[in-house]
Amino acid sequence: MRRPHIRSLAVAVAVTTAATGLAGTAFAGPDAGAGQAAVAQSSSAASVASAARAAAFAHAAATGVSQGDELHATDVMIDPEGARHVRFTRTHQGMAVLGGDLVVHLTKQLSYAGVTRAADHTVEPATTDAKLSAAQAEQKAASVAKGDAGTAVLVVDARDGASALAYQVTVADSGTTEGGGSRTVVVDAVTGKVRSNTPDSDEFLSPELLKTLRERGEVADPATGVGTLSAGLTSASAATAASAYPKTANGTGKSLFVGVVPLKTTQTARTTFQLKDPTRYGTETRDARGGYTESFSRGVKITTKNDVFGNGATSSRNSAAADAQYGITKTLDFYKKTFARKGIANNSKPAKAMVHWGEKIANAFWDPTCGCMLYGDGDGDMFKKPLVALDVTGHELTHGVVDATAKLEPTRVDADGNQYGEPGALNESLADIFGSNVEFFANNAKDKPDYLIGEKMGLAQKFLRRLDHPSLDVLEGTIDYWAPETYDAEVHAGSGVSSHAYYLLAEGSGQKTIGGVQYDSPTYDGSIVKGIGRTKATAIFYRALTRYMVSTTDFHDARTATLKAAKDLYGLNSTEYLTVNKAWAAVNVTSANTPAAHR
Ligand SMILES: [Ca+2]
Ligand SMILES: [Ca+2]
Ligand SMILES: [Zn+2]
Repeated sequence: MRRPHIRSLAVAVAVTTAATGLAGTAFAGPDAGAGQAAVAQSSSAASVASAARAAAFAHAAATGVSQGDELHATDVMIDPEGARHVRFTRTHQGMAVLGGDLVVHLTKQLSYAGVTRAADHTVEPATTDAKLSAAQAEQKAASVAKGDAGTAVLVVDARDGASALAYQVTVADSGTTEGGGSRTVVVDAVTGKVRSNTPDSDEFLSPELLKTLRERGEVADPATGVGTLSAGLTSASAATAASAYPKTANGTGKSLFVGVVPLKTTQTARTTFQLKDPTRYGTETRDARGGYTESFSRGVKITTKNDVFGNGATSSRNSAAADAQYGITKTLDFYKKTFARKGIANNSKPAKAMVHWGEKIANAFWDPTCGCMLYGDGDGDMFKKPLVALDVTGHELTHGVVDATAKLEPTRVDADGNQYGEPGALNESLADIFGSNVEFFANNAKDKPDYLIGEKMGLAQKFLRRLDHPSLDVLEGTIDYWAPETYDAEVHAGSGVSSHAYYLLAEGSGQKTIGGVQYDSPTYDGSIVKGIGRTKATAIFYRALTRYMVSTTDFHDARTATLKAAKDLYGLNSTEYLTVNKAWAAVNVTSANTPAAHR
């Protein structure tokens, strides 16, 4: 997950004009002459990016950029109100800088208005002479991650308040990762010490949680099996060439969790329909058939003769595929209709998924390398059903959105793959917040919207996490309030801080019944918080994520980021702005208790 991978230096500049994040008020381009508008936008995006780059160097004392740094724009955001924001990754003397990301804020007139930066220090490694050879670094990485090391690349590791010369190595088929996924290992090029060792895909359930569930003998949901290979999986050879095909068709999904749902599919021949949505960039679900491939092209295309996918039970392999495809397209629609975000990375590319991934895998993953969701079938013991519930998909795909924006990183990962630290916890929290929003957006009668995560998993506590009162979760020990030791909390446990703040901002404190679910949200200071509604709260958090968060944003930084977002959207000292402040105070995140190192 969220690995500190090196972005290509020739990053295409993505333009975001739909900025307010408010449904109905998003800045929409003119319908006519869209092509011309796109050209005008991209040239203005390029000029905004170069103005921001120049401003970053002109204000080096504030932005921390230095001689030898090069800034590469990855996102240009043009707000309807006038502000411009450019997100940059950085290289130093040609080497990618881990933790070197920053967002430069400009006024409408393109003058410098401030910065949000991941590193507080100037990026300047003491030496650029590696003591280790690339081969030695590869060997070290292969041994700690127990897999096949790729080529070691020299980088500057600017995380953790230092600037160290290091090698970054991707290790495939890691024996330390569930299902043998890849890991990114960063090895100090001078001392040989392993600086980080991070799984590349995000697991929905952490190793520690799975251990807890097994220890408790937790058995979720009745046994249903994984289904047999059916005639539903046909080979591509059946398709006949006809100029009328492929074309968009209106198919039906008979899912496990969301009932019978309409799905846009691709008709490839008179009686061949593929689970691929041409109206959503070609978003597609395939069947991994129990394999561990992270290559989508090796997944088996899912086709039927009658455009019906699944039978509502696991006896059809395509039922889980229907859930996956439904969840993914609803997630895409949520981001598009709410924030005009075009696809997970806002680049109009498809989201992809593979179901029946691996054997007896009790987990679901977002794999950024593949750009895919990978869904296990459950271990047949604790989890009997594939992990394809709507909020699991919304959660995991939001990690993809975070990966494409603030790219929040855990501050450390232990040998088992458990992750720690506030930026990672904030990432988990945003995944839960927007994952819940996907449910509210889909408004599916079989999976009613709620502020619970994983309520369809069949756990004894009836949910995995919840936003109103996070500590009701006894499995991961999610916390309600910030404390100094939260800086090193396990990321799912720590996620409660900002999830709770979000819930209070949206719905307020105290007892409430929403969609038949009872909530009772407490506050640290005993204050009563009156919510501003989910739509506004979500707009504030999305704007904060895309404009004012970077890879190292912690909870106090998140408070500042959401205050800035609320000020942009609703004005300084507006009710919304003041409620953001109250909501954070109610989870014990205040200006006064900001840790000294982060002031
Ligand atoms: Ca639900
Ligand atoms: Ca839910
Ligand atoms: Zn997650």
